[in-house]
Amino acid sequence: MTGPAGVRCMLMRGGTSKGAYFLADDLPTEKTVRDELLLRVMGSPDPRQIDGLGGAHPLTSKIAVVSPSNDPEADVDYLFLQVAVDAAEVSDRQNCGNLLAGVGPFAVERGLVGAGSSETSVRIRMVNSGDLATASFPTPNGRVEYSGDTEISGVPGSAAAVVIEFPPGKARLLPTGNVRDTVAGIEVTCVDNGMPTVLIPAEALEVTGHEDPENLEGNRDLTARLHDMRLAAGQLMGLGDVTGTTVPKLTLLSPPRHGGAVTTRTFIPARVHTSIGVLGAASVAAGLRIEGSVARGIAVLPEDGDRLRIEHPSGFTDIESSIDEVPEGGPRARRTAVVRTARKIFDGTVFPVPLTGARS
Ligand code: NQM
Repeated sequence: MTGPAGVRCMLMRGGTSKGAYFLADDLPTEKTVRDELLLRVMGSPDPRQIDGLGGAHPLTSKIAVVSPSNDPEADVDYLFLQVAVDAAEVSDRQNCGNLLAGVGPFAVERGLVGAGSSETSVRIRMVNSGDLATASFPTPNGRVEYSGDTEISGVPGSAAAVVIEFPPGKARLLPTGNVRDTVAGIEVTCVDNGMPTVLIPAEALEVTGHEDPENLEGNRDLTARLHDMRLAAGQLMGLGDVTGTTVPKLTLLSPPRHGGAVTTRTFIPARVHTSIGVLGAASVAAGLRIEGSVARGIAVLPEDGDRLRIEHPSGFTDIESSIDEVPEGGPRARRTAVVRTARKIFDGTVFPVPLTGARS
């Protein structure tokens, strides 16, 4: 804490998300006290988040908590927390590969990791999943450089590249043990390459999969069916009752329209993503490569190389993804890599003044 009422905080854009980054030491250790404070930081619950930093959308109501790691394979630990917009909920049940893009630069800014003279690589343990990632970004003269010429869909302008490499994660690529399952009468592929995701042919739900997010969110029949499918898939994937949680995500697949591998629309899970999550894209990419998945006949895979272009509502995400088809035990991820950018927006003190009066 920097003062009796203020907490040191950095607001950053990480990829196509935005969130408040904290050192774990600057936050209360007791979880309920911490979560109450984070609700006040973001201004939740309130659909406009008018009383806090949140941007009234799940993609801009996010928290990264960073600390030195005890894991010999990591420099820092990164805990991701999703703050609900219109409910008093803070959840650690999902990870976020977009906010991950800001973790390395934040760790250097806060002195947790020393900067190299031209580039720095930070090894990150993602606490939510227990998986590892390495983020590399420019640090000329030992300072983080945010400016650069890398463009990513969904973010205006260009910025310095943050290259993120993921070794194979702990989860099974096919969490149900099957390449295809039938949930609520629809054939799907449940996949987890960092983000539990249900792949669904858009056509099976009588949509094109090219609709814009608002159109899909407003389709009551569709959202009701997806709700039932998600609850059923959550059980099959070993996630238990997923009511009120943000995983699994649901990704509608349709043929590519702009030269990529596939078109996606991802429910996260009530709102539709304006692009696609990083780990969501990693899971889709792995799913496209699995022999016999529901993506076969929809996706167009490149003849060679690991790079896949995932099309989404605001453009595309390029992701390098390779899997091994292991005869016993099913397919396994071999390597996943993605390029993101990040931006330091402000560094200062946030005042999470306790809420008085009734919550509306
Ligand atoms: O899948 C949104 C995002 C995410 C998560 C979501 C993410 C990921 O775009 O790695 O980044 O799926 O809720 O920030």
